[in-house]
Amino acid sequence: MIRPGRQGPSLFRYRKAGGVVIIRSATFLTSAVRLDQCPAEGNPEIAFVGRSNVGKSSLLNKLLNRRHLARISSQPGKTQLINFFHINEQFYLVDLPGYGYAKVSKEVQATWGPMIESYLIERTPLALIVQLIDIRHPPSREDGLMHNWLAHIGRPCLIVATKADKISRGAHEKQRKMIRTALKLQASDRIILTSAETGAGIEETWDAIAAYIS
Ligand SMILES: Nc1nc2c(ncn2[C@@H]2O[C@H](COP(=O)(O)OP(=O)(O)OP(=O)(O)O)[C@@H](O)[C@H]2O)c(=O)[nH]1
Ligand SMILES: [Mg+2]
Repeated sequence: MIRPGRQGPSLFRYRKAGGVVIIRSATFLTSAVRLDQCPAEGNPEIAFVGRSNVGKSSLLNKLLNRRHLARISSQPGKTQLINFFHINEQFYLVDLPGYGYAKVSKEVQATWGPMIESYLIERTPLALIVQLIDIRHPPSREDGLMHNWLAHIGRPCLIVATKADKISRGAHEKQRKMIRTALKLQASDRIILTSAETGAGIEETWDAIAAYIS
């Protein structure tokens, strides 16, 4: 549980099973393209990975109840750096560039891969990777590769389906199953359905994240 401190009123709070997650402060701290540009180690980090345009920056904003903290665009390829958001001065949410977007230049693609890869492999404070999958479509080949690779490097991974508002409620379970099958998830692996539009699944996501930041 994130405990309330003495730094003034909370920006936002989420009830969760074991208590409450209280967001007292959320600030953009820095961007990095290399590991040595990341913040000093100390606080745990939760990183968001997924295809370009899947809704990583949008979900991060919704989790923090802020509309414009992370930059969002309908054009894929908006986030191009590793962006660190410091929460309560206790932990970081880390917004990563998306993969699978062919239209960025070869040069940019050539730097993104190694940049994200070395962050995900080597970064010691990285506590949890949230992998985002668009609920409307079967996971792409790259989604599958990323998922297997995260398991291979031994990083804890939480699957979050995005844009749940874009399909009917009646289709939710079918799509959840489809993602589960495509990524070959274990029965015990959880898939959280979210919408950055309606706020669906946001409390549940905090609930899942909370164990990694206390
Ligand atoms: N309806 C709906 N639209 C969403 C949702 N999440 C994101 N979007 C839209 O999807 C587009 C991409 O969102 P971003 O948050 O910028 O996606 P991203 O994964 O950060 O993309 P990159 O930075 O390019 O990797 C934007 O137009 C968002 O408004 C959602 O839950 N519901
Ligand atoms: Mg983004």
